[in-house]
Amino acid sequence: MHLQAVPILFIITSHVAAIVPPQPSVACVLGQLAPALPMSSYNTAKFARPLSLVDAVLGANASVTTIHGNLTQIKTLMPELQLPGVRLPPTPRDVEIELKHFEKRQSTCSNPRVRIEWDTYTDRDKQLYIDGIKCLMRARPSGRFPGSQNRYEDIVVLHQQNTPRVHGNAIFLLWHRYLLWTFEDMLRRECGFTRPLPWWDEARWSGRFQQSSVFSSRWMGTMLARGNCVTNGQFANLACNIGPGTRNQRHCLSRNGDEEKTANTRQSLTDVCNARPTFADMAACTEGGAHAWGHNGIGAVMQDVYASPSDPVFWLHHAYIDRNFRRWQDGDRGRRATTITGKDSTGRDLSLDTSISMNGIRADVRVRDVLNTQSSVLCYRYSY
Ligand SMILES: [Cu+2]
Repeated sequence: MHLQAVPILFIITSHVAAIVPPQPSVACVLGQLAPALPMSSYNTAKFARPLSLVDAVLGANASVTTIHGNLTQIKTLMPELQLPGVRLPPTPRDVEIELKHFEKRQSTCSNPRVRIEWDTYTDRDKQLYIDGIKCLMRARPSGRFPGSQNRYEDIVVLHQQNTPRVHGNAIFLLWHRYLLWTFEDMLRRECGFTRPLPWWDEARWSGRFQQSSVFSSRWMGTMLARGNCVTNGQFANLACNIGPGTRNQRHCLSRNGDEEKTANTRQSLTDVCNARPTFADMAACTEGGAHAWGHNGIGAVMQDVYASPSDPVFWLHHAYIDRNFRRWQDGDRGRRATTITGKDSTGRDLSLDTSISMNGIRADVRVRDVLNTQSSVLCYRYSY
């Protein structure tokens, strides 16, 4: 695959131009600009409905999953979705091997990585993080994820393939926690990223996402693209080959920001969700709470559940959701990091041994391995 370098247009402001050297663009993976798709393209099947504050207070469950079932049933309902299982990845590593690979060879996590909030993440770290993402976008795909044109898109396909199984049910937070860890691990192992992962405190920016430097022309580009291609920032004119939904059609990174929706990432809604005592109830609330509102508020590519990781902002958003989950666990670590409630997509009760699969990018693990972020498989915490 030929990678054509196109200079990024920088909006020259006094504090920007001097510091950020022009980076080769990831815009034109095939040498020409990809089109913006109509917003209706992104109205793909939803698995959780957005909850208002009142809904959450009244105890509503966000799950609207209509696609329950095992792989065969999902395949029947969604014939165009390329699911794993037809050809399983060769020798997925099991958790014991994963433990052997645990970087620090710690039996317990004595030196956790601390994920840093975006505003206190240094400019240098921000750039290294974005460079790491671009590195994945320029790297060759593994060939094991249908439709993927680069290594970054492998993980987008991974998410797309698993969408019906990991949204709208209690595996949601656990699976995405391990997805984020997998993404971080790809940045580290494959692109030499050495810094902590950033997270973005969306409660502080609720109703005014666009005012955050996340959406500046220096970093991720505007949120207010009105459904058009994002043409500023470091992912200007990014070409996406996965999605929307279960199909794959080449398109640009677009956003359609709506601050009335982002307003619902406010702290009060998250507090209501995190006041729910059981994991399953908290998770259902969270999925339709800050999670849904962040996705829908940013809009367009982010609004499509399946391929939303095509927008690099996805990872900042999901780190925020994972951080809120961790804060809920901190309310009773003895119980909330060691037990589980809720059901999977087939209606079976989750157990500590329920498998969490990354389709071979990393080892399959079990629920018990990701409940605690400071244990032998995961080893991180949040700056606050
Ligand atoms: Cu997801």
